[in-house]
Amino acid sequence: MIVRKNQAKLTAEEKRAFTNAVLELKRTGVYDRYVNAHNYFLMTDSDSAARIGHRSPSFLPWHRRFLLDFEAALQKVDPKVSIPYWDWTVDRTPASSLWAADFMGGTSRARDGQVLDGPFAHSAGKWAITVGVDQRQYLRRTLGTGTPELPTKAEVNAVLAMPEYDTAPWNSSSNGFRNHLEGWRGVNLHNRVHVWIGGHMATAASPNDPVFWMHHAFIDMLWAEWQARHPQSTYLPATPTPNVVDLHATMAPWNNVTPADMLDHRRFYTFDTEAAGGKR
Ligand code: CU1
Ligand code: CU1
Repeated sequence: MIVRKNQAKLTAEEKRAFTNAVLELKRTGVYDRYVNAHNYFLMTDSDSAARIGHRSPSFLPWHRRFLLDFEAALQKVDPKVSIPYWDWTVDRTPASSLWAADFMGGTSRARDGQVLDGPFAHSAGKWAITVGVDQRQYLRRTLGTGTPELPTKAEVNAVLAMPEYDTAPWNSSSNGFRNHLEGWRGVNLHNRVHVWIGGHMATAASPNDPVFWMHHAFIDMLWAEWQARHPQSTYLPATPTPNVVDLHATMAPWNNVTPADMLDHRRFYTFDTEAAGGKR
């Protein structure tokens, strides 16, 4: 069984295994297929008939499946690797070990936002952006510039307390847990983290920055935590709804996966906080 671990607790060897597997997927072209897929599904969000990955109830099951596919690709390279999660309520400054040169790298220069250290610096020779928003090939970040503060534990708890998964009109104006977690309303959790990192993470081609996976692994974990806190609540809408992925509707690009299939993460992995079989 796959165990997803807190990135702050990875050993030096686990960090190296993760970044090496990511670099290998980049080298073989597999990585950019994921960047392309995400880019496509974000770009189609403006078309209300095609809302699947974002601004809709399926935001959470769509990304759960997207991460599972990527994790399977990583494991073909190295079976020991899983996607770590980044708890940004705890590791919340550019000085966190996450951004050190032995993991994501962090330092970027103000002039152009180019990341200058770590395995994903363009100058290291293994990370060229090909599915980008412009022709520049170097990974960009502007940590803590687009917005000064990452979300706090108190803000996360306020969103986890919301009993309803989602509400009509099932989009970025909806009330409920999903839209507050995604960040279009209220304190803004998920979207704000993209903006805090800046650079590629603030674009539709956000998976160009490998921290994307760790951010979404934590968003995914918060969904699981919400489910545990609200055992009576379920994915909504539960019945067919125009232009919205209901509980039993299939999601593109897979077309054989429904939100119902994605509800129980324990079918696929556990988190290190629950690995002992106990409750979180
Ligand atoms: Cu996304
Ligand atoms: Cu995201």
